[in-house]
Amino acid sequence: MKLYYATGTCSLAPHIALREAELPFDLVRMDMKTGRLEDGRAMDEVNDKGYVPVLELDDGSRLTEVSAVLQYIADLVPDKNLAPRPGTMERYRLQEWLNFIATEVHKIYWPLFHEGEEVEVRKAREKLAHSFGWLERKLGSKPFLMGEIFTVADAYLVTVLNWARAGGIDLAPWPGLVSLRARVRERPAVRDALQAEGLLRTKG
Ligand SMILES: N[C@@H](CCC(=O)N[C@@H](CS)C(=O)NCC(=O)O)C(=O)O
Repeated sequence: MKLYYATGTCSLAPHIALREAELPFDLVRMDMKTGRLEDGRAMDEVNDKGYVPVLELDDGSRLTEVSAVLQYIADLVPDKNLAPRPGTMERYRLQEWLNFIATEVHKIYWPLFHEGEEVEVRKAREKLAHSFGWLERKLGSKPFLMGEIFTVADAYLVTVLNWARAGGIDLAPWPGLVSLRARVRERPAVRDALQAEGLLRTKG
């Protein structure tokens, strides 16, 4: 398999999932500034939606959209429990989380990173604060979104929480999210993904 990604973006979530799954894969980087891949192709040639992530399967077919890619990876390795079994109520709960993160967090950042008007930026920060507050309440004292077990929803959540500082948002009012982020980032597979994308700060 091959994952088309761009450093630190939403493609980090499937990158983490692939490493948690311990599946073999190659990485192909897209430059966010130019929209070109490291092999010189334009991103549009791989995904005519023009964005990452794209998971290319060994038969050459391609899957896009974070939520779909995450579930696909999880279902390749059911014993890793990265997602509840398809068809169960718990699986719909996972989809509820994934959809919330995609639409009420991930996409809300848009004006913060695309030179939005001042009013759009302010409203985006307010909306994100509202979503973070709701997430914090739902998380309660659980270590992970689905309870005791890490799932691909946590991979997606930590990916979008990583953007908060660059978006001018201090996560301190939501200590549950701060500790979930720290807990997830300490997982060996997550550290490996962060390291591979050059996102781990070296101390000293
Ligand atoms: N709906 C898509 C959104 C993917 C997306 O927003 N990708 C961003 C990175 S987080 C991207 O590749 N943007 C390319 C660009 O803005 O040129 C999904 O869920 O996968």
